Order: sequence, then structure tokens, then C-alpha cells
Amino acid sequence: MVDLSNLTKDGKALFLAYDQGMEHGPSDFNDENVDPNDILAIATSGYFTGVIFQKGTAEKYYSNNNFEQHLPLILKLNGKTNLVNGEDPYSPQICSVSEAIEIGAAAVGYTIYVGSSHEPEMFKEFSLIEKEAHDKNIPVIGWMYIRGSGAKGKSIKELTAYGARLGLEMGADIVKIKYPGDEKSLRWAVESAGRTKVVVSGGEKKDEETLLKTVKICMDAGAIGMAVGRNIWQNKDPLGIAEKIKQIIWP
Ligand code: FBP
Repeated sequence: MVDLSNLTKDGKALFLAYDQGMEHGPSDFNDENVDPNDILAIATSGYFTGVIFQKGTAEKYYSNNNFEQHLPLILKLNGKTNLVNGEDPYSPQICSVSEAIEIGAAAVGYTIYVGSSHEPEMFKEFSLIEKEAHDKNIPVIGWMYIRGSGAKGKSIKELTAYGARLGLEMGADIVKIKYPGDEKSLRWAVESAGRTKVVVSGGEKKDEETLLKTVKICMDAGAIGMAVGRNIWQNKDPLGIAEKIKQIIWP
């Protein structure tokens, strides 16, 4: 099994996600967070066990940066815009494992839209990535997002566990899943993931109380932590909310 200690502290994780510029466009940003340097200032505050970037951002802002704080890079290897988001999404690979390692990645990530008719392409890309990354001892994180015509009309709560299990069976070391809405469903997803660890994504910005309650539920359900973006850097006080999340993950 690939060692995850570089990406975790006491076996737990808090990743700062910043690939939304590609996924959603700069409409997610404002003057406080459009500059990746401002995100790196948050990421190196000591609250995070990794930062998630696309390759261009990583090359121009992460590489050649002498951080005082240990900050592992998780490089997202695929991506898409939301402009061509048909019923069956597909997020093509845009960076290789070896390129990611050259840029300084400690881990690589890939989104599979579970339920999309493009599953075969995504499975193929993911499995090659998984093989190469593991040959090089690099952890693989699967963004297992339930989306597409195959998922239509089915229970997200049940399919979240399907996505988590798929991550285990495809060789992911960590799966990043969306919160299915209640602790029981998440617990089942965590159990289904087996030895593959689970982190939960933050989603759209919500009020602090709801966010913190969700983080607590995720930890109680057996997740090792969170991978949060907008709920941190869209907050008026990013370090303040990071501190509160940290206290729940590492009580
Ligand atoms: P957030 O915490 O901002 O939701 O980030 C998590 C994340 O997985 C990002 O890595 C990604 O850009 C985004 O969510 C994709 O969300 P969606 O596909 O639902 O728009």
C-alpha cells in the first residue's frame, strides 16, 4: 500500500482545493482569492495537509517556491469547464503523472463521473494513472462524483457508497466524495471504501454552523478529513474557519 503519511497528520487530512477556476470559471473568485498567491498564504498557515492545484497554477505558483511550512501538492490530472457540461460529463486527462512529479506533486487526483456514459474513457485513463503513480510510489486520489445519465433518478445516498467502492476496486488510495446528506449514508460509503481512505468535499459556500456540523458528522462517520475550497477561501476570515475545522478534525 502506498504511504499516505506525507499527506496526513496523525492519519487525518485537510486539503485546500483550488481547481475551481477551471471547473467553474473565475465567477467563484473575488479580489481576495483570485490570486493563487493568496491561496498559498492560506495553505501554508499550518492548518492544511495539502493543496490541490491544476498543473498551470502549480507550475507558476507552487514550483520554485520555498515554503517554510510543509505543503504537499496534490495535482489534479484531469479537468473540464462547466460550459460543455452535458448530461454525461467527461473530464479529460490534461497532465501526466511524470509531469506532475516534475512539478513537485506529492499525490495526483483524477475525477471519475460515476454514472456518466463516458465511464469507459475515464476508467482507462484512471487505471493507467494509477499504475504509473503506484510504480512511482505516488498516492492517487479519486474524485468519485456521481453524475450522468446512468445516475439519473437513482439515490445519491446509495450511489455515493458505489462511488467509494469503485475507488477501492480501481486502486485509489483516497476517494474524495460529496457529502451524501446524512451520517448513516456516509458511514456506509466509508465502510464500502474499505482500506481506501475517504475525504469529503466542501461544496458551495454555506453558513459556518452548517459547515462545521457537516465536518463533525464526516469525522464521526469515519472519514479521515475534508477537501475544502470555497468554504475556506470565500470566507471573510479564511484562517478563522480553517482553525475551527482543524479543531474538529484534530480535537
Ligand atoms: P469545493 O470545496 O469548493 O466544493 O471544492 C471541491 C471540489 O471537488 C473541487 O476540487 C472542484 O473544483 C469542485 O469541487 C467541483 O465541484 P462540482 O463538479 O460539483 O462543480
